[in-house]
Amino acid sequence: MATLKSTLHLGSFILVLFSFITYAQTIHAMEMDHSKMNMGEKTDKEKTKKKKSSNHHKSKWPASISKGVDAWEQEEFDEDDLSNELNTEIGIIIHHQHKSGNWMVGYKYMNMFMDGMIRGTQEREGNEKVSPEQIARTQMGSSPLTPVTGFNYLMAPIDMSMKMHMIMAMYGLNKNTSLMFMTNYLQNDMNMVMQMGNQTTIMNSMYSSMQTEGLSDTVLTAMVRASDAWTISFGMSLPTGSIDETVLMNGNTVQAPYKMQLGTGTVDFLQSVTYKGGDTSFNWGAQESFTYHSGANSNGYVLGNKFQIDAWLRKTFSNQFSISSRINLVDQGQIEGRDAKIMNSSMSPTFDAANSGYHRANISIGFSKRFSSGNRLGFEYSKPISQVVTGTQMEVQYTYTLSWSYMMM
Ligand SMILES: [Cu+2]
Repeated sequence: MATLKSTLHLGSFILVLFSFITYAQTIHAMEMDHSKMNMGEKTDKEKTKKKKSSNHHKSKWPASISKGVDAWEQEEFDEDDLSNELNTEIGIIIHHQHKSGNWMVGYKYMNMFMDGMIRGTQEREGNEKVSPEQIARTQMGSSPLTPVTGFNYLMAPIDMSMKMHMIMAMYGLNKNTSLMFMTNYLQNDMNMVMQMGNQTTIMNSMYSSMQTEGLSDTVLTAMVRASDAWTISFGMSLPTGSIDETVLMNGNTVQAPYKMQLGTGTVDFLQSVTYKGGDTSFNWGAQESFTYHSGANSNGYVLGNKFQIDAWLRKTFSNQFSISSRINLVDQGQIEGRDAKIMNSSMSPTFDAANSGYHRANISIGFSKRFSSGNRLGFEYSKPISQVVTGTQMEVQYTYTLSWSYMMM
């Protein structure tokens, strides 16, 4: 059953991906036809462009913004240039290469906001909206605290924000290989409610919040050029993030729930294949990425493996302002085992490993601007169009990313 379901999901992933790329290529072909009609004395111009492209990062500004149609002509494909642009306004890392000896540094701020809950059954996925009143109620006067008969949990999450500060550096090792180093600083905040009562009535609602904050895992990746269009990469995530974060609940210090931990606690292997097409003015691409968590961590559980597909389209105007659109499909596996330090998994759905694993589809719109100094600023807003979960989980409302990158020659 599970295998059939995954195969179906994978099938629809690939179908959506191919429609997206076909669409991109059709649009691009139409655009090329259009620009050919305006190509009178283009050969001289092309020669000039090729000469200029050796110092592309500092002086790729078109001669004049008012040139209009000229800006839509195909420019020479410039890999470094294109990669840097793609990385800035898109909320994921697009795997790419740099010239040998070339450095790039970047910072991304990502904020994911979750509000409310959705539910599937423990055996299969679903997306029925549920309220705290439906899943959590604590027996008035019970000691130790116990859920009212018919309810699974003592408390329910209301909303949560996950803020991620990503710092990355890239270095072109040789013509075909670039290395990336990345680390994150995380800030998690969750608001919760405890409803005291009995089978029929809620007599008292108590609100509380919990926070965790600190360094997350550290990622090292090698990105290898397979051809001009294809990049294959292999990475490793080292467990530098804590899995022993605690929070204060009703005056007691308890182990923080899975979602509030800062790291995975395992050495993770990352693999990715990226396709890129187009030119600096109009381009598209797709990327598959897989995260494999090896073994169980020191607290006795392992996070589910994650499979993702991204596809994007992007248009750059003559003033170096870009607009992009991306679709993202995620298949997140369930947690195996349970955190031995969580004493009471009926505290809230977030403390229960059974409430993990989901399928989610997101769409995004992004903007970015490159400055002549080599700096680039980007923004992307992303919203789920479909999410189905196993068990009871928080519903993602939106994610936004702010980014800065700088290319050193
Ligand atoms: Cu880079």
